[in-house]
Order: sequence, then C-alpha cells, then structure tokens
Amino acid sequence: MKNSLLIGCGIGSCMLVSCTGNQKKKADMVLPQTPNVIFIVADDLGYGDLGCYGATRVQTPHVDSLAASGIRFTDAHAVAATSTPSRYSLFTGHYSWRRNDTGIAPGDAGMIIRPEQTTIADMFKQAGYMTGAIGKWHLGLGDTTGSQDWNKTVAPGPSEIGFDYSYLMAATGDRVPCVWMENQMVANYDPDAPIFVSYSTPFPGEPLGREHPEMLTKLRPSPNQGHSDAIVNGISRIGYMKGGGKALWQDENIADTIAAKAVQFIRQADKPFFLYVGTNDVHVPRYPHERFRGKSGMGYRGDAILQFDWTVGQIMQALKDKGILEETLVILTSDNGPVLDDGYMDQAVELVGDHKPWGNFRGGKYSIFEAGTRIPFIVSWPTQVKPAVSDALVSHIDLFASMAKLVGETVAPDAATDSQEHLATLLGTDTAGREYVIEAASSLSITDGEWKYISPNNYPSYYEYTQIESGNSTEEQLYHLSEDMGEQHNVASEYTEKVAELKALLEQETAKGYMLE
Ligand code: NG6
Ligand code: CA
Repeated sequence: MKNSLLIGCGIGSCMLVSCTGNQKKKADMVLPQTPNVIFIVADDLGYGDLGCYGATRVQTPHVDSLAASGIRFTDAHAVAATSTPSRYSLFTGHYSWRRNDTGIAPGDAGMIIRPEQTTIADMFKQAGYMTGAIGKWHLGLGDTTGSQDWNKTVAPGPSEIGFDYSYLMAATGDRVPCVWMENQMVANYDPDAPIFVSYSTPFPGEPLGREHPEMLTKLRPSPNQGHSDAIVNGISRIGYMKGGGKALWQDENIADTIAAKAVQFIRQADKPFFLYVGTNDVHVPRYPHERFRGKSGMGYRGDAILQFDWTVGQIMQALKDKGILEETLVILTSDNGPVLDDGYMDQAVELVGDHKPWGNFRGGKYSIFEAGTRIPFIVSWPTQVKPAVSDALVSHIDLFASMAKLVGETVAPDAATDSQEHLATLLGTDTAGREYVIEAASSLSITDGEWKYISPNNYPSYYEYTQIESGNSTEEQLYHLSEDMGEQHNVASEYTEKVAELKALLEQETAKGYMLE
C-alpha cells in the first residue's frame, strides 16, 4: 500500500487540479492516499435542520464548526427519499431503483446487498483499510426474510460485504428486534431470554401497544400509523418480539452507545480506517437522553438534533485526542429528508414553530420534491480541504468511485456501475460536479441543477399522516429550480424542449434497468 499520491500534471491524470496559471503550485501538492474516512449519516435530518444550513432555533455548534472548516454543499442529494434504498446506493454505487427489493426493509429482512456485490467497504478493505459499521443498518441481515435465528450468529451480514467490525441496529428504532448486533450476534445476549421475532404473528402472552396503552410510558404511537405492536422500553414498535432481556436497548441510551462504539473504534484503529456511523437521530421513536430532553424547545425532534450534534462532537474529539484529525476525511450527511409526525406523538408538529426542517424546499421524507433527497452534505479534511461553500451538483451515488480514486483503487467493471468519480469536486478543487442527478421516491426525477423533471405516476399527491406533499402527479412536472427552488410553478407545458431533453436523459438511464416498486 502506497502512503502518498503525488497529484500533478504528468503523474497520473490532472484530476484534482488544472495545469494552468496559479494552479501550478497546487499541482505539486502531495496528497496522502490513505486518510482515515468517516461517513456520518444522520437519519431523516433535513436540509434546514442545522445551524450551518440556516437553522436558528436549534444550535448545532459541532456540525457548524465541521462545516466552517470544510466544504458545505448546497446541492447534494441522497439517491432516495427513504433509508433502505438511500443507504443501499451509498454503499454500492448502484441505483436502488434498478431493483425491486430495496424499499423500506422490515426488521427481519434478509441481506439486501448480497455478498457477491462489491461495496464501498470491500473497496476500502482492498486498499488495506480497517472497516467498521456502527449504528443504523436497515439493509437486512441473514439469508432470507424471517429465517434468522437471533440467538446465533446471523449471516450473511456486514462482515460478508467488507466490514471488519459492526455494531448495529438491524433496521430502525421503531422496528423489532430492539437489540444491538455486534459482529452479527446480539450484544449483551441474555441466555435467560431467548429472542424471537415475527412480522406476521404476535407471541401469546406478550403485551401489544394497541392493547396496553398504559404500558406506553415513554411514547405513544400517533393514531392510524401502526407502531402499536411489541412494547419495548415503554414504547410500542412495528413487529412482534419476545425475549431479549438485558440485551434490549434503552432508547435514551442509543446515541450514547453509538458514540461510544465509534470512539472505541477510532481509538483502537491501528491502520487507516473507513468508519460508517449511522445515527438513530433524528428518526422515530425520538426519545433522546435526559441531557437533551426538553433542551431545544421544539420537543424531542429538536432535542434529537442536539443529540446528533453532540455525537458529531464526540467523534471529532476522539480524532483530536488521537492526533489524527488532520489526516481524517469526514463526510457528514443524511439518508433522506425530514418528517415531523412519522408515527409517534412526540409533539414534533406542535412545537416546530418557525423552524423549517426542509429549508426552502418543498416536500420532505418520502417525497420526490426537493426536500425528499436534497440533504446536508459536509466534507472536512483539515490538511487538504479549504473551507468553502460549494453549489456543485453532487450525489451519494458517487462516493464509491470518488473514494476509490482517493485511495488509488480501480473499480471493477461490474461494481458500482452507477457511480461516477468526482473526487475533485468533493475536495473543492473543482466545482463541476455531476451533469445530472436522479432522485427516487415513488417515481423518479432528474435535475441538472437548474431544471428538474418529475416523471408522472398514479400515487397520492399528499401523504396525510406525515403531512408531506409527495410530488406525485399524473402530469409531467418541470420546475425551474434555479429560479423556483420551492417547486411552485410547473412549467412543463411552456418548456417542452427541456422536458424532452431531461426525459431522454432519464430514459437513457432507466433503459439500463428500472424496477422501482
Ligand atoms: C415507515 C414508517 C415510519 C418509518 C419509515 C422508515 C409507518 C406508518 N411508517 O413505513 O415510521 O419507520 O417507514 O423510515 O409504519 S426510514 O427513514 O428508515 O426509511
Ligand atoms: Ca431515514
């Protein structure tokens, strides 16, 4: 493994710098080829939820200082407006909508990324990195749905797709099993309380949220939004579960656990590492630690943002303490856009006031409008990245190929087939970005940064329970994003050529495979 890569004209490509004028000096810079790389992926954190993206009612000093020392992107996109397809694409560099089995996964889903598929973790491992995955997974574990024995090692799992170490929640905070999986075995396993999970049949004698509201001491589900099955830790969930005993997580400690495991991984790393940290914040059920509960004035959702910021602070402090901050590339982002009521009565709607989780965009989580996938995206690497705000069009889909370029790996022809290499844009030596970005919710959209086309479909235009405008319409939609970022004026009938152009680009892509559920 090489230790450094000389970036410059005549050595490899002139990828990171141009060869002209005052760029000449930079052309001789020596770029370490093996920085540590950390992806911090928040859950359901909106474009407008952070101070550095304009939030004023909630303070996020740790994230803001990361942004101030790095590049804050204003036009960055997750591939999809929900977690499973978004994370699938981030890890594989393959569009989730090319498959029909990448929708929101239940807690007993089998592995969606199969061991044969090359992931970004495989790529880092190939480059000699130590790799870890901590926090939210939501990509399935085990061979097939429902076949897991949660009392044994569950395989395949992260170790079969390139992760040396994992400490994960199988799916989401609101889905059983409510236990941590450490290297694919239940952490703190309690032999007196064997674990059984079902997504179809309740276990006799196990109380359910819908029958025992008096047992819901921490959070109650919103009416008609499910989340009323197994009760764990005073909160009812989606799915049935029996057992767990002392292995069951306490929701108020989830962020502490994730931060502690991330810090431990960083401390113990004895070679360059790639660490994925998926926080549970700010997904439901939101029940932050008492250090944060009641502190934002916006209810538990705001408190969870404070807790997310604290988590980021813990990770950055661990890097400082170890003296490796300078040689660590941190990418902070979110899996999809924001939602207020996503199934629990936590007063997110009542207390949001003038805070705008979606920034100035329309829609939110689940939506094909911008707020569904336009997410915070910050890149920090103190020795290599100069502070900037970048309006370049970037997407999670390109992290695979771009990170491969960074560490000097070639991407095999059958791997990450949708991922483009945009390292220079990500490191701020270029502002070109992508020519276009494809976003997925119930349908697909395509944007070149200036214009956005949304393909027609028959799904509802409004999601009542979450109170989100989905962006679905039976009509073709075209928005002039550069002048109408709020997607208020559908100008498809006025700019038919633009519609045809973007549609053709989209069709070129879907022709290579399209199986959106
Ligand atoms: C939805 C859940 C929602 C959340 C989401 C997944 C209902 C009514 N709603 O189906 O609460 O869990 O799935 O969110 O069940 S994600 O961010 O992990 O994709
Ligand atoms: Ca999410």
